[in-house]
Amino acid sequence: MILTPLLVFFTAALASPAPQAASSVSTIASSTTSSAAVATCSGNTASDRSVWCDYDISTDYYTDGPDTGVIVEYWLDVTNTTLAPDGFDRIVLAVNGTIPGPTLEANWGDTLVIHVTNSLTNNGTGIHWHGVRQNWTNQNDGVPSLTQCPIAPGESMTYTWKASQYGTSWYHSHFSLQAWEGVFGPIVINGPATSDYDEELGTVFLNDWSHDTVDALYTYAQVTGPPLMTTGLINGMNEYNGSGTRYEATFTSGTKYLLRVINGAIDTHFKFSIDNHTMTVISTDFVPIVPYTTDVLDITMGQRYNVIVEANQPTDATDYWMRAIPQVTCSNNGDGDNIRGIVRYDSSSTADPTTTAYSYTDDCVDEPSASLVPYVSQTVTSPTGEDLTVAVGKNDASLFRWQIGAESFQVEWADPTLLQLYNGETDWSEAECVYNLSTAEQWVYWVIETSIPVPHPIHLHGHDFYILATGEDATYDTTVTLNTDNPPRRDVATLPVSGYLVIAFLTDNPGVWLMHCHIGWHTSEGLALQFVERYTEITGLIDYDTLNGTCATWDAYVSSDSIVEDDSGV
Ligand SMILES: *[C@@H]1O[C@H](CO)[C@@H](O)[C@H](O)[C@H]1NC(C)=O
Ligand SMILES: *[C@@H]1O[C@H](CO)[C@@H](O)[C@H](O)[C@H]1NC(C)=O
Ligand SMILES: *[C@@H]1O[C@H](CO)[C@@H](O)[C@H](O)[C@H]1NC(C)=O
Ligand SMILES: *[C@@H]1O[C@H](CO)[C@@H](O)[C@H](O)[C@H]1NC(C)=O
Ligand SMILES: *[C@@H]1O[C@H](CO)[C@@H](O)[C@H](O)[C@H]1NC(C)=O
Ligand SMILES: *[C@@H]1O[C@H](CO)[C@@H](O)[C@H](O)[C@H]1NC(C)=O
Ligand SMILES: *[C@@H]1O[C@H](CO)[C@@H](O)[C@H](O)[C@H]1NC(C)=O
Ligand SMILES: *[C@@H]1O[C@H](CO)[C@@H](O)[C@H](O)[C@H]1NC(C)=O
Ligand SMILES: [Cu+2]
Repeated sequence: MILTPLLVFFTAALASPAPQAASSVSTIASSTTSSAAVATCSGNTASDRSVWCDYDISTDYYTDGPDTGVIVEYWLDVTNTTLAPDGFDRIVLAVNGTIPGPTLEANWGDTLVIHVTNSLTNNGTGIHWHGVRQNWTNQNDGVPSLTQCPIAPGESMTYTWKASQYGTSWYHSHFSLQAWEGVFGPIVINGPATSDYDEELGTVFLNDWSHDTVDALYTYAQVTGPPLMTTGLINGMNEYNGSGTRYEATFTSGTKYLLRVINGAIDTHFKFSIDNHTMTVISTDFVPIVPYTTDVLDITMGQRYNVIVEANQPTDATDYWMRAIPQVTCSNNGDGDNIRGIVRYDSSSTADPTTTAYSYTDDCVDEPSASLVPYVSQTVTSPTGEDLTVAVGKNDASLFRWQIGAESFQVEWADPTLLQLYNGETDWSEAECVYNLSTAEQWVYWVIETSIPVPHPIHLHGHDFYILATGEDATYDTTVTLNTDNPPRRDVATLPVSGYLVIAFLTDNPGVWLMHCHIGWHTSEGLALQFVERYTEITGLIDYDTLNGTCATWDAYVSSDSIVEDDSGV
């Protein structure tokens, strides 16, 4: 087995725990899903959230940051069960039997060791830690067909990564459409913030939901287009047709709450708001930003925002609606006006709020670029670029197939790119859509364009990307100015309808990284490509025993159960 530098680090850390190990594994791992206590680091107080022990909000977390030596260990079980998130019973696939699954919580600079067991009978699995940089730990990215074979039923795999960023994210299955059967949960990495708050309200997980499984809807999606979703969920709850329970939060007057909002939908762009309350937005995905305020927040699939909400309303109207409103322009929903939670000032109240929603224009756009100013400023220098066109057509079987670049993406669960690289097989087919980025520390940019009036949330693994330009109903040409001076930075951004999105990143992380549309249907229908970044440095990072072992058990499962891959492979 090849010991990577990272594994050496773990061995060392386990042998001689650093002094900070007092914030022990069990304390963090036992915290509950939606109302986590604020973990503090010396200097971090309600009146100054900018400090984090020896580091602070101005630390450049791409090159610097704490190394606590603390190992935070979790065990996750992917299960098949029946739940009724909105009062309607159906089969779900879920992590540890709940939707969302357990929250993974750690402090900035900790190392997470997560043991995933596949307790399903009829699916593989693989868990992706969305937005996590996986700095030189590509094999832990959890993408079947790229970084591993799927985990076969009854098998386990351990993922290890360092929390070099802080903020909010989520984990989800990257096998087939499994994430949207319920295999997802929040990730919270405690760290400093660009604005002060008193308490954490916890994560606010937004999802769309259907009474049919997404596996059952996949044929319709491929033949006709995205199916109408039945309703939506806030933190795995909603009331539908008189059944089910809404998510509720209690506010104490005068308190400022931190909310960690996550969009985990398969195909829904939400506008999020709390009636009569203004939000102070302090981060985009894992990137702290200069605070700005808004009443209504656009959040598309895969994106996260940390927002601060002050309980500053008169307490005589004690109940307020929290709303996640699907935007009809791109994501119609059978229950669109009813995806709601309740904020109460008086926890004994059981009344439905009577408050009115803020007005908004129905559209599927990101928050304005001008508002999204990263707190730690970065500059993009002399990027070299390439064009990628997003298009759609039907294949020989008359099924929709999307593409970004030359071809619709098609890779094999049983033959992940890392295994190919290890075996020296680099004559990739067109459909594997490999972009060979062989130069280290180079800025590359991608002009993603479409003439189709459908927006796509574009997500990149292993990097934050820099949004150099974006245009709706517009064509990219030489007159477009690229913003290279501290542009918005994140890991999911919207390719606007009939428009363009120009993103850049630095080749500072050797590995095989997926870039794809985060609409679940589109990922399965091929809207993806892979960057093979610094390929000469990748094989030295591979833990071959793990890669081979997962593939060997997968191969055995496939040959005994005649499994057919009916999607892109990611
Ligand atoms: C990322 O990994 C590289 C290689 O191990 C290391 O030099 C660098 O400091 C790491 N970056 C961060 C932010 O941890
Ligand atoms: C998940 O379930 C497994 C198996 O029951 C259990 O050992 C583990 O502690 C659970 N994990 C969390 C984070 O609750
Ligand atoms: C979940 O259980 C149902 C009912 O037993 C079964 O039909 C389905 O194949 C199972 N799914 C997986 C992924 O194991
Ligand atoms: C996963 O299991 C579901 C049933 O729960 C089934 O419909 C689907 O075809 C399975 N997918 C794969 C790729 O095995
Ligand atoms: C709503 O509930 C009523 C009464 O239980 C039931 O008859 C009806 O079919 C339900 N409608 C939907 C759309 O689920
Ligand atoms: C909420 O705001 C609306 C105006 O948007 C106002 O008419 C109403 O009185 C406010 N409600 C409360 C309870 O403050
Ligand atoms: C990647 O591109 C470099 C530079 O053009 C080339 O030398 C190398 O062979 C390519 N590597 C692979 C794996 O395609
Ligand atoms: C795993 O390793 C064994 C022993 O070297 C080899 O025979 C087998 O082909 C490998 N399996 C895969 C999937 O690479
Ligand atoms: Cu898409």
